[in-house]
Amino acid sequence: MTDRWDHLLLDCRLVTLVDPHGYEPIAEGAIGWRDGAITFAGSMRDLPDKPETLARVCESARGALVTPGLVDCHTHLVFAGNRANEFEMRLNGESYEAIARAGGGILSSVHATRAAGEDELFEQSLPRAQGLLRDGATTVEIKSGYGLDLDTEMKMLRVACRIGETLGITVRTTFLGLHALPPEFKDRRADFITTVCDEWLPRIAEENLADAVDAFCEGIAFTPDEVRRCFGRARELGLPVKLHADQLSDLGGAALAASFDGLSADHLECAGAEAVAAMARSGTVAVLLPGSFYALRETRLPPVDALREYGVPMAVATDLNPGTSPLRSLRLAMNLACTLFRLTPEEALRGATIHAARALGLRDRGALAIGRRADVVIWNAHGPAELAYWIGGGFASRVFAGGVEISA
Ligand code: DI6
Ligand code: FE
Repeated sequence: MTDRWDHLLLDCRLVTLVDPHGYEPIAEGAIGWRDGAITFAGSMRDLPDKPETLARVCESARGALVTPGLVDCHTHLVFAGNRANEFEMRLNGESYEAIARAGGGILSSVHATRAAGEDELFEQSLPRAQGLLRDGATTVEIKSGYGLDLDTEMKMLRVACRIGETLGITVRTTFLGLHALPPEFKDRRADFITTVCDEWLPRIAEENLADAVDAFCEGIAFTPDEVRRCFGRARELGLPVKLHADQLSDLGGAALAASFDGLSADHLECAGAEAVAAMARSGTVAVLLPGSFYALRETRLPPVDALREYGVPMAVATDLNPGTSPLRSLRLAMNLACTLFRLTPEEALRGATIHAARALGLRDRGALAIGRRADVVIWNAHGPAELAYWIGGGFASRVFAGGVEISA
């Protein structure tokens, strides 16, 4: 038979995240796929034929937990150097904002990233993506924003794509031009915005280097008006937007993202109920980033109850970056989201799969159902709550991306 499935996993504790089972594991589950897409996900009893006649490769998962591949929808994992020195400074009493205003912070990563050659930047960044993959991530978003000149921004985005190709995972790239004001534009803010809108964005769109556009809307970064100009241009060029919104102060960022039909508004610690209502209307996903909350020892919690009340999907991501979130496991982000933000383990798992996929505009993954991508993880675990429960440690035992087994 030529139309046999490529692969069939039997004896799974299968968490599909779609009705009717949702988060409840199917105890004697099976999942099959062909040409990278799922052909069966359900109970072994409901298989249409004998396993060996259905698929070329049949194997038992021996009762292990099987879930969709994790989706990390907010990272800045391409950068050179690190900022452990600032970690020490903060422990000696400096604040994140004071370090940023004194020319450290994002700009110190900009200096290092500009100085690194493309291969060197790739070599330094790849292990961070490998770490995410080892802990079950099959789709990773990667932002630019540590170049802040066109050449280095494009270098970062190319490195991000190369990481995806090298590891066999899906990488979605985001252009984050409005991350910090580069030194060349000191005291020339308006010129910088014009340059980003009129020169950089069109070039990046033309070269197909970005799937979306992001900005850092914050007292220490860019104003809502500046972000609006950039987002207007992005939409004209056909690129969807997302925003670092209301993390350290409430500048109305979440509502701004919603007004541009943003894919997501991320952080949200200072966002109010009105912003949440606007996100619900526009279908904008809330991306919760407990790693930076933890690292900066924030105390103000994102409006989780309001997000639940308005039915805004909550994603969970690492925000893997050298300044505020050197967090290298999405599973650990899930744990932090539960412990610090009081998400349930079910919300954390949906947040790191189906809702995160939606935050990237991807409807073909994040759940195990016929026709979706065969991004599948077999875990050294039995129940789905374990994924958020164990603090650290490697739990992904095998990872399939688009039906192909991959390893870091
Ligand atoms: N994401 C960001 O882009 C900023 N904070 C955050 O959560 C700054 C990252 C940095 O300091 O490098
Ligand atoms: Fe970020």
